[in-house]
Amino acid sequence: MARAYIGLGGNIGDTRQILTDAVVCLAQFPSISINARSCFYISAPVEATGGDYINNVISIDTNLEPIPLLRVCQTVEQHFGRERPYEKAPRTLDIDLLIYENISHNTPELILPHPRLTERMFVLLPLLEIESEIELPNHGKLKNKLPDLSWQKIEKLANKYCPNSIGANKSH
Ligand code: PH2
Ligand code: MG
Ligand code: MG
Repeated sequence: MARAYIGLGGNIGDTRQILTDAVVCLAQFPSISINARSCFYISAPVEATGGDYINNVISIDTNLEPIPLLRVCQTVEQHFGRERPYEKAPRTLDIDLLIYENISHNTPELILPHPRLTERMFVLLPLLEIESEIELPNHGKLKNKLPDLSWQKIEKLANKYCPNSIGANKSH
């Protein structure tokens, strides 16, 4: 069994509902079990256009290898009407494989760990929420990256599962 971390996001439609449903969808694969899920975070698009994004991160246990797991993620994206008119276009659902055990993988279709993982607050903050001490080879503890990214404004969305968000209380 392998532990993997997956980032979800979107900025078209009822994104919180879509992200919630997408996790239910992933959990229905017998080869995937959801271990933890972060709260939702809202932020402006980073290096992209369109409306604000909502993101979260889950950890899963799986007996799928990375490429079959990527295929499952792509299937779920398709199910929620993901279109790819151009790179970084606004989307109903983006599901990115962030980390898969300690595997390094570098092919045109999949890079592990995700190459921009350490540069993006919308990935790091939810990831650290569910795994505060996580570290990566060549990077050390990921929580040490946060101070450099503080210019990327992000807010945790409060709901009944995430009542006392620290430093943020926007309720959508
Ligand atoms: N995804 C992108 C590009 N920019 N910005 C935010 N805030 N959240 C995202 O999920 C996101 C982004 C490409 O996948
Ligand atoms: Mg992405
Ligand atoms: Mg993607």
